[in-house]
Amino acid sequence: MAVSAEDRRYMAAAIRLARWHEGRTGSNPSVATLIVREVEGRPVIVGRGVTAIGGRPHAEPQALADAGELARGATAYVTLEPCAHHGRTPPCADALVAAGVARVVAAATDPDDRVSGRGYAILRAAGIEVETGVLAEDARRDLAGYLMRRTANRVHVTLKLAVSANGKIGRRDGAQVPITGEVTRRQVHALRAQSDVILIGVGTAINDDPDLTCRLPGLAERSPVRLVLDTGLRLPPAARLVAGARTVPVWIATATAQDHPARAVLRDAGVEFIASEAHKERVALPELLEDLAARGLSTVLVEGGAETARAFLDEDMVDRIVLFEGEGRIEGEAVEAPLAPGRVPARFREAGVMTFGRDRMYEYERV
Ligand code: AOF
Ligand code: ZN
Repeated sequence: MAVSAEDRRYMAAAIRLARWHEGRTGSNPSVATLIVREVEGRPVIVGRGVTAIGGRPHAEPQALADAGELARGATAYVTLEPCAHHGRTPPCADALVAAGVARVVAAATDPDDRVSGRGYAILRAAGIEVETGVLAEDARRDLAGYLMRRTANRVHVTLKLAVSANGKIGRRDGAQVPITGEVTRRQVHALRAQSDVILIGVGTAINDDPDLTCRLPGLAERSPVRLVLDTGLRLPPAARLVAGARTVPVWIATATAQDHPARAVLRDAGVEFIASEAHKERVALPELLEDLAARGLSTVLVEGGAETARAFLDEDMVDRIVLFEGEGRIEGEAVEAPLAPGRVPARFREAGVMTFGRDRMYEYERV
């Protein structure tokens, strides 16, 4: 049987369901399963499951339990190839076989060495009809962090930037000027909640003294690791970030020696040091991104400032750009934005435009 419009509709619903636990499943991707069958002549969703918070159980056994006996002869829609390995849970492909599912429609193939086609092979060997690649591009966009970690051994990087209507990001004297409004602020907090790590340069940490937590109702427990890029270890121990280091983790990527005197003070406050063990000129971004992936993290949101944004762009370490443009202008001695709408490197393509209050949000993806 070929892939139908109905298949794509159920897959779209499964992809939406998978978003429920995005950013909350640890190193496991958040994926979803829908079990659909005909009941009294009409297709009905009889079971649904999304990877549990923390990463286990996987989506499939939950959806199958939900469907019970109705799973027999049904179609399962899975946003990621069902696993084939005995990890902390038995293989999901085996569970689908045991439940007597007749057909499996899948979006993305799992690049995990233990799966990667084996999940499909188990299903087919059991006589289950398998369709793959349905709405794969949509599913892959949501799984971008996981896929990047598995295929390139590094984290996926989103660069977030707010620019004024005349392409500036702030004043030269460092005085804070609002660029975007309240609706955008909430959207930024939602972006944070979807990320495993929020990264800023030490200049921004000193100048703005941000908190970088996620303060949205229901999402407060989803505050990601806060990471400061601080080559020379200039972060003041009195910074708000440091004060909250015992509640939400604060990591510093530094190129200073192990016995640098500032380390002890910050460490006592609960700050953790990552990246370079040896003394270097500066923190190497590719190594840093690999180090984060090796810790099971998948997504980083780079929040500024201009210098940090430029470093990531110059080293081609940005996968996605989220650019907010406010309606106001910053006149006088202003800092030029490294990017603005219409001023984005050719390797990025526009992936969407949305309006948040009075601000515009432009999204770009690396092609
Ligand atoms: C599925 N369904 O809902 C998810 C899957 O550490 P483990 O044993 O939980 O395995 C983690 C791997 O499971 C992960 O790398 C990915 O291949 C797969 N994720 N698979 O069948 C799910 N989240
Ligand atoms: Zn599984």
